[in-house]
Amino acid sequence: DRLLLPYEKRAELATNQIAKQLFNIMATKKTNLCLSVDLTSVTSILDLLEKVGEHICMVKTHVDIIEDFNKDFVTQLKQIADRFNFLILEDRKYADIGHTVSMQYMKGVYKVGEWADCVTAHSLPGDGVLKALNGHMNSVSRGVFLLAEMSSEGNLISPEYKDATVAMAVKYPDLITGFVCQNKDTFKDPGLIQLTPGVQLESSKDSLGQVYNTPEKVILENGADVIVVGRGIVAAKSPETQVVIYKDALWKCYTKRVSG
Ligand code: S5P
Repeated sequence: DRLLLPYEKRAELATNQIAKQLFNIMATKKTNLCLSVDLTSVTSILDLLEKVGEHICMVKTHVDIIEDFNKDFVTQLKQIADRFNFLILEDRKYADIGHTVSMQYMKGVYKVGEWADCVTAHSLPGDGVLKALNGHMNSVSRGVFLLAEMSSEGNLISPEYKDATVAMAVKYPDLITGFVCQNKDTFKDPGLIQLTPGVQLESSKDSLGQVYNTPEKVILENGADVIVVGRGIVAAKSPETQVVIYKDALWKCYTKRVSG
C-alpha cells in the first residue's frame, strides 16, 4: 500500500529521477508542501521564495502570468531553488498534438524545458504529448505530472478518462513523476507521486469553481503525497507565518498516515 510507505522508501522505488529527488527532498526537509506562486511580477515571486524557500519541497509556477518575465528571473529562480533545495514545477498543462507541445516546451519566450524540473500535462491529446516532453534535457532528468483528475467543480474528467490516463503513463516509467489527482484509488504504483491541489485551511471554495479540502482530508483520506497550496499562503497577510502553519499541518498528517 503506497499510502503506508515513507517517502524515503518510495524514493527507492521511483523510476523517474525527478520523483526520486522529490521523495528524498521531502524526507530530508520534512515538508510535503508545494507552493503555488501565482503572482504576476518577478520581484514578488523571488521575494516570497526567499522568505518561504526553506519550508517547501517544490514551487509551482505559471510563468505565462508574469508581466515582466525575463531570462534573469529564471537564473535567480534556479539559484534560490538550489540554495533551499526545492524543485521547480511549471504548471503549463500542455494539451496539444506532440509537435506543437514540443515547440511550446522548448521555444518562445519561456523555453520551459531549459529550466523546469517538471511540468504538468493533460492526457487528452494522446501520448504524443509525452513523446514531446521526453525525459531528458541536455542529459539532465525531467519529469511530467499527468492530470488524472481536477479540483474544479463541473470538470469533464470521467472515471474512464482517469483510468486511461493512468494506463497511458505505464508506458513512460522514465518520464512520469506522478499524477495530479484528488483520490487515493487513482493509481497504486508507490514510485509515483500524488500531487493534490485544492487545499486551504480558511475557505471551502472560491468564486470561480475551485473546491478546497483540508490537509487531513487530502492526505489521510484521499492519499495526497505532495500538497499544492496557492492563495492559502500567497494571499495571506503574512505568508512567512502561514507557510509554517501549512507545512506543520501537512507534515503531521503524513506522519500520522505512515505510522498506520
Ligand atoms: O485540478 C487542479 C490542478 C491544478 S495544477 N486544480 C488546481 O487548482 N490546480 C492549480 O493549483 C491551479 O492552476 C492553481 O495554480 C493551484 C491552486 O491554487 P489555489 O490558490 O486555489 O490554492
